[in-house]
Amino acid sequence: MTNRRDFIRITAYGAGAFAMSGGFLQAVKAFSSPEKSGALKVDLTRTPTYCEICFWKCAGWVYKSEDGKIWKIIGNDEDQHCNGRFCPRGTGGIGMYADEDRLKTPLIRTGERGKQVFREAGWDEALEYIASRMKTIKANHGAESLALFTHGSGSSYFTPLLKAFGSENIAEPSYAQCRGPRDDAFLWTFGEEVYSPEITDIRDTKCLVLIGSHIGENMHNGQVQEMSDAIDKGATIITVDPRFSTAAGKSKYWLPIKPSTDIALLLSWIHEIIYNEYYDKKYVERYCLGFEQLREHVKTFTPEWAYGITTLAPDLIRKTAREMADASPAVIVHPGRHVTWYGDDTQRTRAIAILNALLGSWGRRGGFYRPVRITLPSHPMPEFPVPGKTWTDLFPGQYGAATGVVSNAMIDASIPGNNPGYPIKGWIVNGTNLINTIPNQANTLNAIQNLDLLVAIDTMPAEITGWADVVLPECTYLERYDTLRTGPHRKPAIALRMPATEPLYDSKPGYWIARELSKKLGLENYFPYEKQEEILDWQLKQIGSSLDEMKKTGVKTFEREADDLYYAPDEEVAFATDSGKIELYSAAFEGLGFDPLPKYTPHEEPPDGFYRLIYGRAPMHTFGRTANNAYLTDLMDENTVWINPKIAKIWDLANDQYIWLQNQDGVTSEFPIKVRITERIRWDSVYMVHGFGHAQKQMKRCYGRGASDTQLITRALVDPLMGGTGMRGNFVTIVTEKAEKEVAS
Ligand SMILES: Nc1nc2c(c(=O)[nH]1)N[C@H]1C(S)=C(S)[C@@H](COP(=O)(O)OP(=O)(O)OC[C@H]3O[C@@H](n4cnc5c(=O)[nH]c(N)nc54)[C@H](O)[C@@H]3O)O[C@H]1N2
Ligand SMILES: Nc1nc2c(c(=O)[nH]1)N[C@H]1C(S)=C(S)[C@@H](COP(=O)(O)OP(=O)(O)OC[C@H]3O[C@@H](n4cnc5c(=O)[nH]c(N)nc54)[C@H](O)[C@@H]3O)O[C@H]1N2
Ligand code: SF4
Ligand SMILES: [Mo]
Repeated sequence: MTNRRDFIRITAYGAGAFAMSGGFLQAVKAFSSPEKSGALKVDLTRTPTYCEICFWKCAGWVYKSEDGKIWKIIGNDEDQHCNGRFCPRGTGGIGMYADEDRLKTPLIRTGERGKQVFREAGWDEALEYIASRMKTIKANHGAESLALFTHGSGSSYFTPLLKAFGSENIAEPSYAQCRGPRDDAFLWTFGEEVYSPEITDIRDTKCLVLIGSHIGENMHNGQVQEMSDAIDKGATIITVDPRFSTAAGKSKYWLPIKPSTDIALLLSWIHEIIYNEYYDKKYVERYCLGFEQLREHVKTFTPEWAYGITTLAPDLIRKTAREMADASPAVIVHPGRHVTWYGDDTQRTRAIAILNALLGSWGRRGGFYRPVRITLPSHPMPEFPVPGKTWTDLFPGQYGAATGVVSNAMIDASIPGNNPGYPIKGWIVNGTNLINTIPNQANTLNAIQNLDLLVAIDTMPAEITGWADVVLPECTYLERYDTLRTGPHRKPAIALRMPATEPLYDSKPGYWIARELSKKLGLENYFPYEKQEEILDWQLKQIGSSLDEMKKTGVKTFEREADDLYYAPDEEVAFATDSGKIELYSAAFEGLGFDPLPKYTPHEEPPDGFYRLIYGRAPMHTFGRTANNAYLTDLMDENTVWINPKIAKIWDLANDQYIWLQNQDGVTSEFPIKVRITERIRWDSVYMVHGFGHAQKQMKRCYGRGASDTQLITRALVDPLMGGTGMRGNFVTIVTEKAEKEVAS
C-alpha cells in the first residue's frame, strides 16, 4: 500500500500543474490524523461520516475541538474507498459547514424569476406553498408533469417522495452529463456496468490505459491510491490526452491525440490486437459473440489509417497495443467516468469495452474485479402508484438504448415549443446546480421561464437557487444522518454518516424536508419514521449490527461469501446480455437501429482562429460545489486557460494576462480568465477547469473568479443512443480588448 507521502506526492503533482504554492502541501499535512501527529488529546467526541464533497463517498471521522466546533476530518482506516486517507477536498469539507454564505432560511421569491428578490419564510409556510403548487400541477397536467433533478444523498428521500406523488421523472446529471454512455456501453456489451467506485482492479494491474481519464486531477481517492501503488510496482501507464495531464506525467507513453478522434485510435488498437493475434483466444472463444464480424469490421483500420486521423505515429499505436497484450489479462483500458464528449460516446466506450473483452481483462485480476455489496432491507411502506406516463413518453422513439432518465429530455419537455408528448411543468432540484451543469444555459433558462414551480434544495446560494420560486436550505452532510453507504467494492461493507453537530441556522436535513413535505401532500405513509435514526437502527439490526455499533466503528466490512473476486479458470459465466455472452457485435443495437459495431465519424473542426474548448478537474475542487469553500479557495481561487505557446504568440498573449473567450455562437465569457501558456496542451485546443466563473453574487469568495466553461458550451452533441450531452464540440476564440478595458478600470 502506498504510504501517505506518496499519496500527497501524486496529489501535489496535480497541484503543481495549476501553479499552486506550497500552501497546498501544507494544507494536506495540516489535516493529518491527530493520533499520529500527537497535536491533540485523544478526542472522545469523534463521529463517523462519509464524505459528500464528491461521490467517491470516503468514510471518515469528524473531530471537534474542545469548544465543540468541527475541527478536522480524517479518513477511516477500515474503509476500502479511502484506506484511511482523505483527499484535499475531503479534508477541506469543513469549509462547506463553516461557509458564512450558506443558505440560512427558506426563501420565497417575491419578484420576477431570475431577479433574485426573495423574502425569508418559515419552513411551514415554504412547504405549504410547494405542496399547494404541486397539487395544482397534478390536477391540471397529471403527477408526471413534476420532475425531480437530484444528485447526492438527498436523492434517497426525494425519489420516494416523487414516486409516492405519482411521478417517475427523476434524473441525475451523473447519467446524461457524466457516465451514462459508459455504463450503457458496458451493460450492452458485458451485461453489467462498471459502477461507482469503478471495479477497475488498478492495484494489481500491469498496464493501465487512460483515455482522457485524468486520475490525479480527477481525485477519486481509491483510484489515485491504487494507481500510485501500481506505478510503484512497475505497471505501465499509457495516457491518451491532448493535454499533458498529471497522469501523462506518470506514464510510459503519452499519446497527445487530436481531440475527438479517439474512436479511430481504439479501432486501430483492436485491429492490431486481432491481426497480430494478441487477443486472449480462449477467453474470446469461451465468452464472446461476434468476433468474426468484428475482425472483418476492423480489417482496414490500420495504425497508418489512424495516424491520418489522430496524428499519432503508427509506431506508437503498435507499441502501445503490444504493451497491452503483454500485460493481458492484467490490463485495464479504463472506461472513463465523465464520458459525454462528442455525442458518439456510447460507441466510443463500446470500443473500450470490446478492447477489454479481447484482452480478457473483464473478471480477471488486474483487470476488472467482480463487485459485491450489501443489500439493506427497506422498511415496509405502501406500493408506489404506477404513473401513466414516464420520461420515454416525452419524446417517443428517442434514445432507445438509454437505461437511465435523460435530464436534458425533461428540460426540453419543459419548453412548450418543443411539442413534447406531455409537458413538464414543475421541477424539484436537489443538490444539482443545473445552470452550470447542463450545457446550453439559454435552453435551461427558457425551460425555467415556462415552469409553474421551481423548488431548489441546496446548501449554498448557487445559481439555480436564484431562479427558484422556493429555496430550501439543507444542512451540510456534517450536520445530518443520511442513508447507509452500501456501494459495491471488493468486500461488502457499510458506512454510517451521522451529525457531528446540530445544523447551523434554520437549515434542515433532507430526510426531514422530504418527510414534512410528504405530510402536506398526505403521503406520510411513505415516511413512517419520525427520526432517521429509527430506520437506520432497524436496518442495521436486520444485518446483525446496530446504530450503536456503527457509531463506534463508522464502517463495517464483511467477508465475501465465496472466493470469487475473479472468474475461476474455465468458469462458465452467464453474462446478463440477451445472448448470455459478451457481445462484441451488438445485435441489440442493430435492432434499435444503431451501429452494431463502433464506427469512426469525423467531427467538426474549429474554424480559423478558434480552438476546441476542453475542460477537466482540479485536484482541490469538485465541480462548482467547492468554489466558495474557504479552505479550498486558499489552494485555488480561480481557473486558468491553458494555451499552447504557438497560439499565445499569434495572439501576443502573456502569462497571467486576463482574457475573455468567445465561442462559435458569439457568446463571450462573462468574466475574464488568466492565461497559462504551456506546451502541455496541443495547439488546436484550450483547456480550463470546470466549476469556476460563478455568477451568483451571494457566493462572495467565488463570484466572478475565473471563467465558466458551461457558459461557453452552448452546443451539446447529443448521443442518439442514450441522450448524453457531448460537451466538447465547442470552439472559442480569444478576446483581449474587453480585458484591457477591465484592467484599466
Ligand atoms: N460544463 C460542464 N458541465 C458539466 C461537467 C463539466 O465538467 N463541465 N461535469 C458533469 C459531471 S461529470 C457531473 S457529475 C455533473 C455534476 O453536476 P452537479 O451535481 O450539479 O454539481 P455542482 O455544480 O457541484 O452542483 C451541486 C450543487 O449541490 C449543492 N450541494 C452540495 N452539497 C449538498 C447537500 O448536501 N445537499 C444539497 N441539497 N445540496 C448540496 C451545491 O451547493 C451545488 O449547488 O456536472 C456535469 N456537467
Ligand atoms: N478533483 C476532482 N476530482 C473529481 C471530480 C471533481 O470535480 N474534482 N469529479 C468527479 C466526477 S463526477 C467525474 S465524472 C470524474 C471526471 O473525470 P475523468 O472521467 O477522469 O475525466 P474527463 O472529464 O472525461 O476528462 C478530462 C480529461 O480529458 C481530456 N480530453 C479532452 N478532450 C479529449 C479528447 O478528445 N480525447 C481524449 N483522449 N482526452 C480528452 C482533458 O484534457 C482532460 O485531461 O472526475 C471525478 N473526480
Ligand atoms: S475522494 Fe475526496 S472529496 Fe471525494 S469522497 Fe473521498 S475524500 Fe471526499
Ligand atoms: Mo461526473
